[in-house]
Amino acid sequence: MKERLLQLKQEILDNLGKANGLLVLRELETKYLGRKGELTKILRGISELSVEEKKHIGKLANEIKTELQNKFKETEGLLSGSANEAGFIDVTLPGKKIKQGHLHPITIIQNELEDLFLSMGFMVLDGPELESDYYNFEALNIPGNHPARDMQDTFYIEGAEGEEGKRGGEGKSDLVMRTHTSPVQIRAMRKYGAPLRCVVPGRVFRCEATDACHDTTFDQLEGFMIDKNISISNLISVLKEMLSGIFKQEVKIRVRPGYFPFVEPGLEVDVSCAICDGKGCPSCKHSGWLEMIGAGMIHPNVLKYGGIDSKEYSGFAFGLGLTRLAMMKYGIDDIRLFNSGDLKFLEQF
Ligand code: FA5
Repeated sequence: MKERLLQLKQEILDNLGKANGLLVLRELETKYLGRKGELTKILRGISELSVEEKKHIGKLANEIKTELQNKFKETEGLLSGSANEAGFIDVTLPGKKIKQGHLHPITIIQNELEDLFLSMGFMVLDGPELESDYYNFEALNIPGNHPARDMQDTFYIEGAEGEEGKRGGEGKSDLVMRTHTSPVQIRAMRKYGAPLRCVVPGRVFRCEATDACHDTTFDQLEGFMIDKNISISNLISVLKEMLSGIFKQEVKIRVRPGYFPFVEPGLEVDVSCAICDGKGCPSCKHSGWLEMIGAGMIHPNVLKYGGIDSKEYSGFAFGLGLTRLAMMKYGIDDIRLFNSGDLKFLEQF
């Protein structure tokens, strides 16, 4: 049996060497290694040998089988791809198309906004998504147990302690998933001082029910400018520049008073709903307007927390709902699609 095995191995290797196409290779594989193949038959016969013979022949047979299987794989690799059945390589055939990834729509619009603000002399900053209660609330003039905390409920990280000690009010730990990009205002003021011009794009988190225009995870872009004699007209002109830069056409906006503890006065900017053309639909809660930006003049207490003298400097700040802006720009009627991971949706961009 040993001789027969070695003979068969040589025969198979010879035939493999002559194989000039995948079809021939498949035939050889069936002939020798298939269910009724010649090598398989020999391997089955091993069970009838004596215990002593089984030890030697069994080991040899397995080694031969593994070696041949590898040889088949290797030959397949050589024959597949550019060579056809006759072994002819057609170098003019087009290559295999590699599927390319692409940018997420939020990243596209974020990049556009960054370019726009860089051209106006703003710095682009980043900040932590897991933020201390202190930066997210307290330094923004929202002390523990203040009712304004209810406006932005969040995910509290149990047992974690932030850099400024425990300040989250009773039963709350000191690290939170940031509810807005505004905490970076304080971080930037402390790091760079005044004058200052920054934008901060980033992901934020809220513990709230979702609908067509609300998600629990979405993106914002914070913007702020601190200098001598900054007024609300600077804010309005920067917002106008931003919206016309993104929409590349005049957009209908509405400005109304708004309350945020970290600005005084505060305002909200709504954009006419692009999904229904202002007529009213589920995406704008049937109002014809979509709340897009919270803004105002930075509160003197916030400047103080940031180490800036509010007698010398003033500033404006705004928080743009980046994901809502993407909804309006691309005509997406449900905000939840952006984080859905649905490739049919994403491949349109
Ligand atoms: C804030 O987050 C303030 N930090 C904005 C601000 C910054 C005000 C600086 C003043 C000065 P508000 O919660 O309104 O505010 O959110 C700002 C924008 O984020 C909204 O106008 C809206 O466009 C978007 N937004 C708010 N909640 C959601 C949500 N659940 N899903 C999607 N977008 C949201």
